[in-house]
Amino acid sequence: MNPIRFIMLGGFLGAGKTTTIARLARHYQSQGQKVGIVTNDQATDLVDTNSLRAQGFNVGEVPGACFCCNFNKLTETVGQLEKSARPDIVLGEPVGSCTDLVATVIRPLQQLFSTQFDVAPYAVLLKPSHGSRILRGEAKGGFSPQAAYIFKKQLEEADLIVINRIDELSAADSDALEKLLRSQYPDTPVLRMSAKTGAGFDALVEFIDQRGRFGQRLMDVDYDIYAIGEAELGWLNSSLTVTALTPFNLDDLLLDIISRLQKSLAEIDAETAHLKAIGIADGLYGVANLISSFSAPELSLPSKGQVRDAELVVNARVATAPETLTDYVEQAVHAACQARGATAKFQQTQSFRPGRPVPTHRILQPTA
Ligand SMILES: Nc1nc2c(ncn2[C@@H]2O[C@H](COP(=O)(O)OP(=O)(O)OP(=O)(O)O)[C@@H](O)[C@H]2O)c(=O)[nH]1
Ligand SMILES: [Mg+2]
Repeated sequence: MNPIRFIMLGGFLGAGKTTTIARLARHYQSQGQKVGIVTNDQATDLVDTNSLRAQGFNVGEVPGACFCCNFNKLTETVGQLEKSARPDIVLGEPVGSCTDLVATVIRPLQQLFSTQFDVAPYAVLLKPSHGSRILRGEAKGGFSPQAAYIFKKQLEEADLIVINRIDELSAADSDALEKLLRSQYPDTPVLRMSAKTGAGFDALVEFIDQRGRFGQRLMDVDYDIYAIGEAELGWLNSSLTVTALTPFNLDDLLLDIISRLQKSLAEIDAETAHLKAIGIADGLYGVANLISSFSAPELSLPSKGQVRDAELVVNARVATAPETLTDYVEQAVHAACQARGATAKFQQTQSFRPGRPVPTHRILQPTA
């Protein structure tokens, strides 16, 4: 049997990984390839898993810890995907606050699982909103220096850096970002892309489809700084049911929840890395997002539906205490529901600060 082509796509929280993975999955499927996707998070109830499954993809989930710290679960999950239909390609999305993924995921797959996996070049998406501030070294880059350290380390280990969201950037802004990247990562190729419009996507595929010696970059990582950077972010995953006597507009509800959260978090000056909410009802699904405190909330996948009941999942990654996040999410959800005569019943909320990363494998020796 041919090894499965494993394509991991990195990048900070909200960089556009899931959007790009959905586009990659459609691309490879259109070429007749069978595609599986593995999502990953520190907890269960993922907007991304729900959204990718709603889009019809075969998705396995590694919850509870990042791929690097839960490596065996990654290979196990690919094994589960194989049970329904053996994929030719598996697309993997690591947690957006993770780094050192070449040493802890790519090289272990290359060196310990070389008969099962053929590992693709590792592309990392750059999120311009926080990225330009962090690369310029602005004092208030949005996050602490330790979180900025993670952001930069993610770029340092990439085989390819992809400036995403160019549909929102002027040519001058894209040029300035690329110049910053070329001066700070002079040996790394840089591409410009919009996962939303598809501009630059073919060049990404062309890069990823290469065979050769990738995952070669040697990188020091200070795990003390890394752990502090990860712990700066409050993490919350909630699942809930919304019911109403009369139909309400699902997209408006999702946007209202995200907008209310943005407003309350602004009052305490808590920077958002990514807020996302999915609503699922009667075969419909909609997703709303916010990728920084200084962006506008958006409906990334509209359901265009009027519904009376919906299952919601809310994920929040914000530089604030998890308890605050829990309170604010509950308040935003209840207020948004009340405004349309609906009620919300929370099933489960997990909120915490991610713990220190302890990788299963860490291979510093590049693959021969
Ligand atoms: N305008 C624009 N929006 C984009 C682009 N790519 C992604 N987005 C939007 O950015 C938001 C975040 O995208 P995701 O794909 O969920 O980001 P992610 O990297 O998977 O985020 P996490 O899973 O939280 O780390 C969504 O609202 C997307 O619709 C792009 O190229 N242009
Ligand atoms: Mg994602």
